[in-house]
Amino acid sequence: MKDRTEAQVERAYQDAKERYNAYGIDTDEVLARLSGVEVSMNCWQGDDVAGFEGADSITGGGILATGNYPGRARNVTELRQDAELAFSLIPGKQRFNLHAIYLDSQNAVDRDEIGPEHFASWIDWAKKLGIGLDFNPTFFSHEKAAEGYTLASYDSDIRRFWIEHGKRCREIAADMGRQLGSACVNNLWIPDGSKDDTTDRLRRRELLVESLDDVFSAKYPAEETLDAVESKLFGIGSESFVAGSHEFYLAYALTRKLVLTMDAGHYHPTEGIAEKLSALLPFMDKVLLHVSRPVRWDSDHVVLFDDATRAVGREIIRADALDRVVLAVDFFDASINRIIAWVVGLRSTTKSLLAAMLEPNAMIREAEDAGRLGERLALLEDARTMPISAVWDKFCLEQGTPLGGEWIDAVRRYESEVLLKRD
Ligand code: RNT
Ligand code: ZN
Repeated sequence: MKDRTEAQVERAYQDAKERYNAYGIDTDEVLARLSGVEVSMNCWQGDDVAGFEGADSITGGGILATGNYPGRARNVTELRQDAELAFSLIPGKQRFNLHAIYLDSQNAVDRDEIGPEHFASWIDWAKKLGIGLDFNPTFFSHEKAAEGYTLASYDSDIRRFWIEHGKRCREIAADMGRQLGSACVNNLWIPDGSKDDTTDRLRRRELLVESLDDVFSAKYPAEETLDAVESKLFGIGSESFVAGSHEFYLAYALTRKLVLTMDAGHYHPTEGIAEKLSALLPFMDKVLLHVSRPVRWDSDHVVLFDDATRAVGREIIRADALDRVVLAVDFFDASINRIIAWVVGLRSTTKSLLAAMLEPNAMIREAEDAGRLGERLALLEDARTMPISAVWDKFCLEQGTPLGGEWIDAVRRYESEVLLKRD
């Protein structure tokens, strides 16, 4: 698709800059600020959450990647190659978010045997790219998770197995953070729950507390790794009960001083996560977001620049909390080109932050403090039709990232030259 020339982008930007300036916003400063924000890109969109243990799709765990678009990455090399293309098409700074099943090993290694050595090549790759890594233990797609319970299982052998996995993943995360000089966020999510009503919720949750306390018993420096826990309301096959619910992890994270993860798709259908941020930040140091897009039963559609995502951006910026909200995306769509999924999801997340930075926040605050609430409304309304896209294009240009349609062409070329040649 033919796009604007550099000169056209510059012209539009100069015009936008003046318009924003009238509202007290320095767009150059905004772009400098935006360029420092990191968003963690989820490796699992690249291969439908299959991993490299030999599976070709997720099994169990209440999550499901639907679709059979060609070109799924089948090994470490392909996943890295695809991710590199995506990174080149997304402005700003990214990290890469790995799951334990993405280990790089010639031999079969069970989850309770993995160690930093199985991720050494990922660290080398991240060093080469100059990016940080994040991590997740994998408590699904495994015979020991087939009953639907892991850390909250009644079977002590099963619990022990998963506790060991959790511990090893923390060690791996700490190693990544240490070697890369950037704290690796290790996010723990377990699928434990039941399809139908269970009468024994309390015992499950007490077991979960006990297991988690064991997993988190070793201490690691915050410069190396941060531990986060992610709640969920329901999954496929765990419609009636999920042990790690929002209240459970809220209480757990607060009492154990961990990071709480909020996934946009893990609440009731009309319940947004944006407003929860300001309710949590007075009580906890950091919150991790899984920016996602829930659609009916699915919590993992590709993120868009929609009202829900923009509300998240606004809440972060208005609370001046960029250093306390860790941003990661979480989606997996196997029905479309997977690189397009990555690029759209990360560009829209970044764009939502930009849009929030471009609201006349200082003027709005002033009007609000003075009780001129009509003016507050008027300023917010004006902001909606300001030329965000001119500033976004300038950001892409500065970052050496293709504009609008250009990046789609780059993916199309890669699809015919590389992806369609994979069987
Ligand atoms: C599942 C959670 C979890 C996963 C990934 C693959 O409902 O959102 O974050 O999506 O770990
Ligand atoms: Zn998630």
